[in-house]
Amino acid sequence: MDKKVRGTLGQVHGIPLLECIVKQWTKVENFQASKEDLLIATYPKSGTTWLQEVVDQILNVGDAEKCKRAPTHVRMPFIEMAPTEGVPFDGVSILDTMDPPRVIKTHLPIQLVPQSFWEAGCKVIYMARNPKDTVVSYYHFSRMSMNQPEPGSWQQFLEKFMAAQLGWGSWHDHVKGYWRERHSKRILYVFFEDMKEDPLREVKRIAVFLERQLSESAIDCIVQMTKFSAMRENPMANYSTIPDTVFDRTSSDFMRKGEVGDWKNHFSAEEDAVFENQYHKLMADCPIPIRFTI
Ligand code: PPS
Repeated sequence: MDKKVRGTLGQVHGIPLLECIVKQWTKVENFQASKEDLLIATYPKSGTTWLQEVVDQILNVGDAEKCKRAPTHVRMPFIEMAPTEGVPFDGVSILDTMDPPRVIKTHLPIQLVPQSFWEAGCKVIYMARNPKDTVVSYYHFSRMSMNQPEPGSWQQFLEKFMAAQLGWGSWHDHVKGYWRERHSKRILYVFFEDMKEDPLREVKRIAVFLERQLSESAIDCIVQMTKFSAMRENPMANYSTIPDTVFDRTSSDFMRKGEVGDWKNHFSAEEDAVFENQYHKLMADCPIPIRFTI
């Protein structure tokens, strides 16, 4: 495999983002959302793809074939993403060719979400995942995705996460930003750990938010089709259409483990203590019921 040039980071309003996103920021900022559009917002590696699949299945009443009409990033574009070798078109350009209602993915912190989403009163589903599993997943993803900057060692990567120096910035500010606005805006707040613990309950909750009445059998079907094992085998939901030159699958899989608590295999006791200390300090002003195990 040719050695690929890695992505680099720049900044937008103090938030680190991939340089390619920074370059076309005006286009993202000026995106015109419609009232019927749905925004799926997450910090990177928090279960976005899983939530996207659940939403598409709900909107298509569990019709597996309809949900295999195209890969995730074509069905539900990543608004801020710029063209790369693997996906040679930017999120906004794909969205401009689609008619509302559109399902749109973003990792942007709430203050960077294009204003038109709020002006139009769009619904948003936010998914949070505990930061220890998130940083582990982000580390492995950065090893495999050439679009990401070189991750360095696990220890270096963890330090950057804690210093809010990774792409999309501070995890703590991200989860707090959407949490604080969840009642004043139309935001459904979902937890990765809750989805793992009781997917049936969470899929029903999301369906209610989307105002879709589904039969028990359709809901059961959606739970089965969005299990980690099913999505891992589904080429339209597992990012296998991204070329190996962009996703180096010899380093890690995109659908890696999908578990709660894998952080225990990565954090040393010392790293955990430092992390916990910072976590409690930064989250003291906004207690969100994040669970590190289930
Ligand atoms: S991205 O690149 O930021 O959009 O990645 P994202 O989809 O947010 O997160 C990827 C992690 O989610 C896991 N995943 C799942 N877990 C459980 N069930 C299902 N169905 C599922 N689908 C994706 C995926 O494996 C990544 O987590 P890790 O811990 O690395 O396995």
